Amino acid sequence: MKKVFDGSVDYYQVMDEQGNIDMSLFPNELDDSKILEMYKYMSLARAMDAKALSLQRQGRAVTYAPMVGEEATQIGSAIALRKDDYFVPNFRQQGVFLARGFSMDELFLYFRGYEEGNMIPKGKHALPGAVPVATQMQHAAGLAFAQKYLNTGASVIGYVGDGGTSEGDFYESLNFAGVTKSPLVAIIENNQWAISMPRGKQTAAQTLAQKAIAVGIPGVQVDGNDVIGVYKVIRDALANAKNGPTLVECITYRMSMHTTADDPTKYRPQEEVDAWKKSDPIARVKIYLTKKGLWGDKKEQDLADQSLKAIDAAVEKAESFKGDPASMFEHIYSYMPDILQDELDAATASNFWQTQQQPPQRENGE
Ligand SMILES: Cc1ncc(C[n+]2csc(CCOP(=O)(O)OP(=O)(O)O)c2C)c(N)n1
Ligand SMILES: [Mg+2]
Repeated sequence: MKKVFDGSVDYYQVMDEQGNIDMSLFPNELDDSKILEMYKYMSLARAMDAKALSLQRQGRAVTYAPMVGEEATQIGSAIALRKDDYFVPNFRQQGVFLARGFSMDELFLYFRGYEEGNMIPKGKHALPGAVPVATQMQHAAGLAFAQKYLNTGASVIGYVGDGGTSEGDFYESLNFAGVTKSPLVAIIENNQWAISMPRGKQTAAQTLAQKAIAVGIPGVQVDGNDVIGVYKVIRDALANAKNGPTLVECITYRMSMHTTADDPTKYRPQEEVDAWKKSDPIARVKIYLTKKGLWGDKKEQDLADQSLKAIDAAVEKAESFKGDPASMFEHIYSYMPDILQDELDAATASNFWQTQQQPPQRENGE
């Protein structure tokens, strides 16, 4: 008998909860201005998230999946992307869109249920949000293979949740990317919950990163509430992407509900949420910047004011958008099937559009 394989998974943390840095892991190119930029994006993402939730509660937005608590995973990875790289989101990566320069009014348009807000503007390298769990990873692997095939030099980040890692699509995409050595960085945004399913019941595997071992690619864990750690690990994975894919498990926490159609108090203890508050991703960067003399109360207040102003302007723009309800019949088929034509005719004839002020709400709020 001989051992034919030996695998292990490393865990990274660069900045701890008190804002202390492990200099042996610190990425040299990260100067203070870059860390300030990360902090500002994380704060803006949190403020935008709170606004979207509030709009939904007022009937001014549709079902919304909050990202509060996951700012470091999203901003750290987005900032690590290079100009021509792509990202492929699921349904919770609002912070990534923000840090990649997407306009907030378009994001709010999408939160209001308009597909026009889910279209990727020309010149931006991303795919639109995807709700069917883990299907986006197939697209990410295909897009990554295309970069290799066309020799563009670009890489692709694909985001998936802890729950998504139990789907066949997840494994198939990693397997394909591994065999083809495609430039894919697969990020598991492990926020400990898949709706009401806790991480402990998701899989018997000790880590989610070790799923990389089965497909023969590197797999690492990082403190997903440490924006510097996430940046470092993703930057290294992107730098190595020309040699093949990497799987990165970011350990973070979903501080809020799964979506606005969910009530987490029914299934998770408040003590768990309170415990995670201690490793808040924004607080530790603030401590770091304050200790360095780069941040203070006045700057914090100015940032909050600026963010609210920008958010209010974006909401105003999104709410003044007049969509054509008939567009819901478009873009599904390359032709108009009779059954859809009949529905369109009936809605038009009955003046349906004019009588519907709000989209009909189902009882569970979806
Ligand atoms: C294929 C599929 N199955 C089930 C659902 C319903 N659903 C939506 S999100 C979700 C949980 C996803 O959890 P996770 O992957 O951990 O991502 P998170 O929501 O925590 O970001 C489920 C089961 C779906 N959208 N698609
Ligand atoms: Mg999850």
